[in-house]
Amino acid sequence: MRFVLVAVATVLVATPALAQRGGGALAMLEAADVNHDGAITRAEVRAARERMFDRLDADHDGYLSQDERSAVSAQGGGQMRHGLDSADTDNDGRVSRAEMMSQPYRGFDRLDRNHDDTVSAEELAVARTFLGR
Ligand SMILES: [Ca+2]
Ligand SMILES: [Ca+2]
Ligand SMILES: [Ca+2]
Repeated sequence: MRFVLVAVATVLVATPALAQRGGGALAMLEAADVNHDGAITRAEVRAARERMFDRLDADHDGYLSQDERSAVSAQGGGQMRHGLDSADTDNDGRVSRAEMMSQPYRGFDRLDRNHDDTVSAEELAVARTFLGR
């Protein structure tokens, strides 16, 4: 009985978090579609990442310091904060533009099922169905 209760609690806690995480990636991809043709190219995702770096780099020194990365978690981006911290591949405590741009495009790669470097409207629709949106 105790086991069942724990299992139910785990499902209740895990499901919204999971949907939120997937939904966040989806929302980010949709925001990257600047020409609103319903398809998102890898170039658009790269450009969106550049814009995000510029937005976070408050003092425009070309690096995201610990403080600048903290601004992300303050906005509720715990998952993104973790991603930014792990982007510091040379462990100098700050994330350079090159480090940020060389991060893998996990969400994009997962959605781009036919690997043509574009997440098409159809591929997005599959993701939405999966996330119940
Ligand atoms: Ca900076
Ligand atoms: Ca670094
Ligand atoms: Ca594709």
